[in-house]
Amino acid sequence: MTLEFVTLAFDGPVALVTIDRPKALNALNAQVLQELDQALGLAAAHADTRALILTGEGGKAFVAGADIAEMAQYTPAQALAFSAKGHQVMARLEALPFPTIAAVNGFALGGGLELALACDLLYASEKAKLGLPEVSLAVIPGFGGTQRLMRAVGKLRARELIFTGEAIDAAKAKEIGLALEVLPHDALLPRCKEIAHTIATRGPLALSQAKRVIEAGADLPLKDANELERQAFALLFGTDDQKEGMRAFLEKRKAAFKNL
Ligand code: DAK
Repeated sequence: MTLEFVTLAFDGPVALVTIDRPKALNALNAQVLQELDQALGLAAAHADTRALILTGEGGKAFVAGADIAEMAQYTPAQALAFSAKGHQVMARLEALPFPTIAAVNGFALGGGLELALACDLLYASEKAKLGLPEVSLAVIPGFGGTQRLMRAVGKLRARELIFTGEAIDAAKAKEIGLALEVLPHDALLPRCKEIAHTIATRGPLALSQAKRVIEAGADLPLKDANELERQAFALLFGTDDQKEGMRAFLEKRKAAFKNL
């Protein structure tokens, strides 16, 4: 399958998905969203994938938002379809059974930041600028940004970013807990690959359960969230990988996990 605006590459267990529409700073139009959805589906269908990195092509932008030129023409019905597709992509990204990393290598604005927020981990280059400028277009974030940003940095900071529409730099993003690390531009992808390959050595079923429990537990009372954790913990004792992981430790060798 040939995609025009999204590339998918594998480096062993790590999938690299790149939004490749640099002339429009990788803005998300309906076609890009559709292709991103396809690429995520392909990465998930690849049995060996253990982690995924999402980034933008061109050195200037991760994703500069939803495509304003395309959105400006939308009828309400088209806006509804676009919104549905956007939510579908964010949900698919969030539900992938392995960890995902946003390598934010430039502008991550509007739908671009929303996309990064739907990833599990976020690393930024020194050139990154992150923001939700939708109110300057007289709309609000439409792909879950109000909710995911608030959950990531708290209500107060989310309000400031959403109400002013102003972008923050990578250092500020790290300070408020939106980015994990700020890297020199050229070091961003290598660092993300290093993290992804480290993750890929861990028990895949344990990663997928940890991801699921963190995500689902975040919106539950602690008592119920702890119950989710307890069940997932027990479930893992029915897997071959748990036996292999513990046996390998006792035998002082590296574990060979099989995702079973
Ligand atoms: N859409 C379309 N084209 C874009 C774009 C975008 N978001 N961002 C940049 N481009 C295009 C520019 O038009 C320009 O195209 P040409 O003129 O060369 O043809 C090219 O990319 C290069 O951009 P600039 O010339 O502007 O580059 P600069 O370095 O001067 O400025 C910039 C970079 C990122 C500061 C600037 O391009 C900018 O402000 N871009 C717009 C950023 C923005 O506002 N992003 C948020 C978009 S709103 C919803 C769902 C989702 C959303 C809303 C509703 N529903 C469910 C209903 C989400 C909304 C958004 O994401």
